[in-house]
Amino acid sequence: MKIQRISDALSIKRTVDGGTNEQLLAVKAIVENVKLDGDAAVKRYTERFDGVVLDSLLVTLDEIDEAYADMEDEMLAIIQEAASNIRSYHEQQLRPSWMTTAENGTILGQKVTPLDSVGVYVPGGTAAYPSSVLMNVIPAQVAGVERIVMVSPPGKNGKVPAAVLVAADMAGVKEIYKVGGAQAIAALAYGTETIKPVDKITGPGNIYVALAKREVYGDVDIDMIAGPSEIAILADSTARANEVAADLLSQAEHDERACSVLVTTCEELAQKVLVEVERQLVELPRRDIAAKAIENFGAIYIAADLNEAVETINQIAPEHLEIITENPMELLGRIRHAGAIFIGRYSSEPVGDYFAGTNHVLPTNGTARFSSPLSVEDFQKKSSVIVYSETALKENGQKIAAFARLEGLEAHARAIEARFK
Ligand code: HSO
Ligand code: ZN
Repeated sequence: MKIQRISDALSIKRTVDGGTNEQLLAVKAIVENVKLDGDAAVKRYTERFDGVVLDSLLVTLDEIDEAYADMEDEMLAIIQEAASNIRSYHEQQLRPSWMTTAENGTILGQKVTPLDSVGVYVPGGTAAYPSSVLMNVIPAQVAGVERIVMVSPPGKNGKVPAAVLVAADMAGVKEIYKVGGAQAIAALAYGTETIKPVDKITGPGNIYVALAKREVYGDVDIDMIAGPSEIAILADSTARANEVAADLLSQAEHDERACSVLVTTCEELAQKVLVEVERQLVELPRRDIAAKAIENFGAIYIAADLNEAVETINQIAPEHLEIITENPMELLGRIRHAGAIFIGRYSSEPVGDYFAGTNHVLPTNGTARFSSPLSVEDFQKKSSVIVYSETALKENGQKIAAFARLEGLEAHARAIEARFK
């Protein structure tokens, strides 16, 4: 990480991983084999990649009970409270179906329908986040999705982590399978003897999961393909260096390719943050990951003024933006591209990762230019509704028929005219 003036900075670094051709071919083969062989293929891949032989893929009620027993009561209450905050926030996103009526009897509207079924992928290993279970499942539930399936790879002991199972159960998931990787995505998309297919697959995963989601897209819907976490902090001289550094490191610890950037109008703050990051880094349990992220994708930019700082943020279009300035609310209106905007020194990024209620599945890699946080809308679709009255068709029938004939579509025109014969 080094300090640069924006005017001297050549470009803002981005982290993309499109996968290799070998990885893509491997994923295509897995998807084909799961299509052909169903459960048998899924179990073969689970043995090969997760190192466990499973009789049954389904997580049983006994396993859920065991998971609860493994958790501290205090932790259960915290997860419960977070879930309830997430539910309340997402309930605000619900928009009803609507209709408008015109004087001639025309009724036009939009009917909102939840998806029938959704599959939520939860990664294994150190990226098995119970918070992400809540962030994917709860909006689907609020949308009214009837069947929500969760899949997650089993560890060497054949189990899914207790916290992940508990979060799923608290959110109300009734169907959980021990399967991960591209084989899980293929099973969700095309179905096996055990796993009935779903209409949409959401949730983060490694490169194989991401490639598999791309592969099945079109046969089913998918959410965004999330890249490594990013944080940009816009700060002036009122910000405290230790807090800014801590927040930069909070995202750096996610991934070696995570991106942490400070944009500041205050050179003194920049110097202090640089020192603080190094000081705090060595004390972190995940310092190896965070250090690589900071070294390769960390940056501090000095802006001539707040205008230039805001412009730079809009160019970066970060997943998370923190504004720690004297009057942060004044800048909000000028921020055009950011997944989530955290305002003021007490709105530290992890507030949103875990607890406030907003969704932590956010656009990365500059895609905040054109996309939004995961929301209730991602689990609904709309149908247009048209009711034309006799009066309305009489009034407009000839115009419609004329438009059809302009396109050389005589049958269209006659369909309209058939009403008036
Ligand atoms: N900050 C991550 C989400 C997360 N953080 C999960 C902690 N757990 C999304 O960018
Ligand atoms: Zn995070």
